[in-house]
Amino acid sequence: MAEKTLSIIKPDGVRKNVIGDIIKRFESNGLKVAAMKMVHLSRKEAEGFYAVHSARPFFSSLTEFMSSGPVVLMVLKGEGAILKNRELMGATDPAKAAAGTIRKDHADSIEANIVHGSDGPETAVFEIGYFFSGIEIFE
Ligand code: IDP
Ligand code: MG
Repeated sequence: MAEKTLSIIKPDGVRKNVIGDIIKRFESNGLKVAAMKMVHLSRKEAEGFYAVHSARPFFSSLTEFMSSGPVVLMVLKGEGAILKNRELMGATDPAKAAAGTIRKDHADSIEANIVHGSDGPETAVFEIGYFFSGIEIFE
């Protein structure tokens, strides 16, 4: 059965006009868009999504950034989708990201790093459920 993961094109990715480039990379690498919407997160919604990072020093800045403009939320589906998406994204810090990854090619900083991707099966279930209901995800 195809695995699912949550992808977010962050406000910097939308501002840089690279939505299409990013989705192209997913579709060219065996991932299918199973759900998608564009939203402008409130500060509270961003805080709820990143609650796991609430004790980190960058939490306030991160949630301000994530609510600074619209984002594209997607459920990606495919074999090994969680890891595949993480590979395509590259390392959190674009300076350390491998050549050819989304973050290496587009990100400006460790905070403004263009995309989010779930980091494991349990995180994926929480993150998909945070933004999408069952009838919004296409099998
Ligand atoms: P990930 O997005 O690669 O999974 P996480 O460690 O889960 O990275 O961090 C979540 C997000 O928090 C990152 O994508 C980035 O936007 C931001 N972030 C992570 N580390 C730092 C930091 O040291 N300074 C500022 N922002 C950070
Ligand atoms: Mg993470």
